[in-house]
Amino acid sequence: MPAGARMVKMVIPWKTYMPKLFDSALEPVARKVEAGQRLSFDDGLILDRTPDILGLGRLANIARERLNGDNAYFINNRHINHTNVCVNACRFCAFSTKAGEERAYTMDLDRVMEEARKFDGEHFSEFHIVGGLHPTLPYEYYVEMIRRLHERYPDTHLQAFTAVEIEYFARISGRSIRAVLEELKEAGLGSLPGGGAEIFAPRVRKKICPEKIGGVEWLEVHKTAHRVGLRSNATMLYGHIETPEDRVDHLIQLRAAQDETGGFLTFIPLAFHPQNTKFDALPRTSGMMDLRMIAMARLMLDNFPHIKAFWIMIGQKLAQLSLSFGADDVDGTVMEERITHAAGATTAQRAGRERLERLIREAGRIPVERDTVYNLVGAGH
Ligand code: V47
Ligand code: SF4
Repeated sequence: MPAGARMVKMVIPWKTYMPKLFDSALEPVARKVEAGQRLSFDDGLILDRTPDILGLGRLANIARERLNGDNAYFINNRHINHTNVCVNACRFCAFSTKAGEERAYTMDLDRVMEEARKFDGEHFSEFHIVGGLHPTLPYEYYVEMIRRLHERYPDTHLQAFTAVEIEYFARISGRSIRAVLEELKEAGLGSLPGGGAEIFAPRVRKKICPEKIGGVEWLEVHKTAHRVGLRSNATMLYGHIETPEDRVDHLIQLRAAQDETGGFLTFIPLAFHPQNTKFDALPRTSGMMDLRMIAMARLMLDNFPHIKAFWIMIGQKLAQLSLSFGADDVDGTVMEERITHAAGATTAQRAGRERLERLIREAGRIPVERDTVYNLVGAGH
């Protein structure tokens, strides 16, 4: 500062320099959030459209801290994708291919066990297993996979097969969905991951994944899983051709299903990655959109215990910020992820425990290592 200059303390009314950051439309929603009341479809649209991202984040943070305090969960997990061969051809999927293509791979059961053995000696509590809908693998392959993994790793939780895969297993085996779930559970299945939900609106589903089961069937598989004693997760794929109404409708359908069974643990918004897909002309989702989906989910899904910011999808930096926008979980250490990386994700494939703990602590939260069903493995300090 030049000699003789005086420090002038200026007080600027905040509205004059942040005019777009105050949205009076949020006020009635804020009153409901503060009173712990359920939000309506129209409230959801206000959240989806507000330019006031900080106001939205503040509201989501109220709900987040009410449910989870300062805890921010992570898991030490390992992903296994047993095949990328799929009878479906979802337009947003860069992972799958057809048998005979150069990229095609299918692991026989010995190869699956070998894949799992790669991680022997490391500390982890979950295998996350999903794959394509293979045209010729028999139903017994999947039951046997779970049985062998469970036998070899009895203390490792097996979170395996999306609702889409479960429905496919029922079709190829001629069994009911309930029978498939019971048999897999008996073999050692611990829970279902949340994939395959995409966007429930039939108009959108027809365009992005025409061969896939509908939203009603997806929800039915999860509700049946809950009824046979399996917990599960839910997802929503956003940032493609869906509208704000489709997103709010998706969340409200999940909330209604959770009212019925109470079996969902976590909701994970999945940011669409367009590279190498039929929608590669679309832009990647913005940071604003990613934070908005986390916050909106936390506020609309008042009966879901947890909201996960999957750092593989949105990056570690945004996942860290999202811990102040409604998220209380950053997923896991992962080690190898194929689905998003096939679609152009530039995030790392792995994150060490120390790295996840540091990013959580820097966000002012308490890192808590959990297992799949949120039992504590070791609280951070
Ligand atoms: O169902 C496919 C999505 C899902 C793309 O339950 C894509 O804890 C973005 O569901 N861009 C599989 N997303 C992954 C999944 C998941 C991931 C992490 C944790 C959990 C959990 C579940 O990935 C698919 C689909 O919705 N997906 N292609 C893409 N191009
Ligand atoms: Fe197959 Fe799943 Fe990819 Fe659709 S999203 S093509 S069902 S692997």
